[in-house]
Amino acid sequence: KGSILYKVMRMTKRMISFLVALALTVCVISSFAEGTVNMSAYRTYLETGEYPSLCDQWQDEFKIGVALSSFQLAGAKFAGIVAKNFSSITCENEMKADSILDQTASVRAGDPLHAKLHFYGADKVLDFASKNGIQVRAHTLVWHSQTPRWFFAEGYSTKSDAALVDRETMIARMENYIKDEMEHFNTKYPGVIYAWDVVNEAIDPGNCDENGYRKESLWYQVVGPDYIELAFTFARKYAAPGQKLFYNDYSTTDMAKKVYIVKLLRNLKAKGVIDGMGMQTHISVTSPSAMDIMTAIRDYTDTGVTVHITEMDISSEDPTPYGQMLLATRYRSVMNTLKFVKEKSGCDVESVTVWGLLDSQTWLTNSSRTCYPLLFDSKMNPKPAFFGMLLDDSIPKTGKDEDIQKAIDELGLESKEEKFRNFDDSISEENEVVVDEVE
Ligand code: 9MR
Repeated sequence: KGSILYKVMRMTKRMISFLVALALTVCVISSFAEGTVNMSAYRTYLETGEYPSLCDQWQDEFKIGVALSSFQLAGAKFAGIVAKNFSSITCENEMKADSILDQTASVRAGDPLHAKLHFYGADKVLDFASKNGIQVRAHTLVWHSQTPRWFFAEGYSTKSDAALVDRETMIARMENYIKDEMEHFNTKYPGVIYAWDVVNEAIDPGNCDENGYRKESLWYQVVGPDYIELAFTFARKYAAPGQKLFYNDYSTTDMAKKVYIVKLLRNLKAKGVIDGMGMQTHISVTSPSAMDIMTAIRDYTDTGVTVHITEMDISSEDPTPYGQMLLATRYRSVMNTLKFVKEKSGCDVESVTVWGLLDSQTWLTNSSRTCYPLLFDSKMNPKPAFFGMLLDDSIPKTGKDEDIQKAIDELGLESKEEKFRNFDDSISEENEVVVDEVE
C-alpha cells in the first residue's frame, strides 16, 4: 500500500476523476451557453446568414412599415427584404402632391377648379404592395412642402409671380384633388391603403397664428386657417370605409408643439373627421427620452385617436461597431417603450414605420454629413439596429459603455469585418443596376 507504484496509481486515478469532472462541467456550461446562443437571432445570423422576419416577430403588436420608392423595388434583393420583413409600406415621395399633380395635363384640360393627376410611381409601389399582401400608409395629401406653387396659381401657371387663385377656387381644387386621388387608389387597389396622412406638418410654433398654424403655407395663405378642417372633411367624404385619417408631424414630443396638436386633434375628433396622430419620430440616439415619447403617446391617444409612428429613423454618424451597437440599443429601447405603452397603459399604437431601408439611401445624408441611421447597410445586410428592433438578446438594454463593449466582444463584431463593417458609401452592385435602369 505504501509503495511508490501504489501512490502513483492513486494520483493518476484522482487526476482522471478530476479531468472527467472538469470535462462534464465544461459540457454543462457550454450546453447552457449553446441555449443562450439559440436565443440570439443576431448570433445565429452572424453564423449562418439567416435572420427572422421583423414583421412576423411583431405581428401581435404592430404593423411594421418601411418608406421606399418604386425604383428601389425594381431590385429583386431589395424587394425580397421588404416582402419578408414589412407589413406596411409608405411611398417616401411618390404620393406627394409634386409627384401626383400633372401641370401639363391641367393646363391642357383648362378647368380652373379641377387639376389633373397622374400616378406613375405610386402605382408601381401599390402594385407591389397588393401582390405581396402588404398594406399602405398614404403620405401625404395636404402639405406646405413638395406642393408646387402652380397648383395655387391662376391658369396653373408656373411663372414665379403668377397671381394666386381665390379661396373658393382653391377649396374646389382641394376637394377635386383629394377625391380623384382617393378614388384612383381605392378603385384600382381596393383594401390596400389603410391610413392617409391627410394634413402634414401644419403646426409651427416658430411662426404661427393663435392656433399654432404654420403661416408659411400656401394652403394657409390662399384658403385660410380652416384649410385643415376642410381637408379632413373632404378626406372623410371620399375615403373608403375603414380607412383611417391622420394628422402627421415631426418633433411631436416638444411641449409647445404638443399643446397645439392636442387642441387640433380634439377639434377634429369632435367633428368626427380624424382617426389618428402620426408621430414622425426623426430622433437622435439620446433625445427625446423614453418618458417623453410615452407621455406624448398618452397625450395624443387621450384625445381618442390611434397613434402611428410614421417616419422613424435615429440619426447616427458613427459607423463603427460601437456607434452602431449604441444605435441598436436605442432602437431596442424605443420598441420596448412602444410595447410598454401599448400593453401596460392601453394606448392604441397601431403601426411603426422606419423612414428608409438602407443606410446608403437615407434623406439624413447630405453634402455635409453621412449618416448610418437605418436597419440595413448599403450591402443590404441587417445591422445591429435590426436586431435591436427585434428586442434580440444580444443587444444591450442600455447604452452604458461597458454594456456596449461587452456585447461587441461577445458577438466578436470587431473581428467579423466582412459581415459587420459594411457601412461604407458604396452601393451594392444590384442597386447600381437599378439606378442605371431608372436613369
Ligand atoms: O425622405 C424624403 C426626402 O426624400 C425628400 O427629399 C424630402 C422632401 O421634402 O421629404 C422627405 O420626407 C419627409 C416626409 O415626407 C415628411 N417628414 C419629413 C421627411 C424627411 O424630410
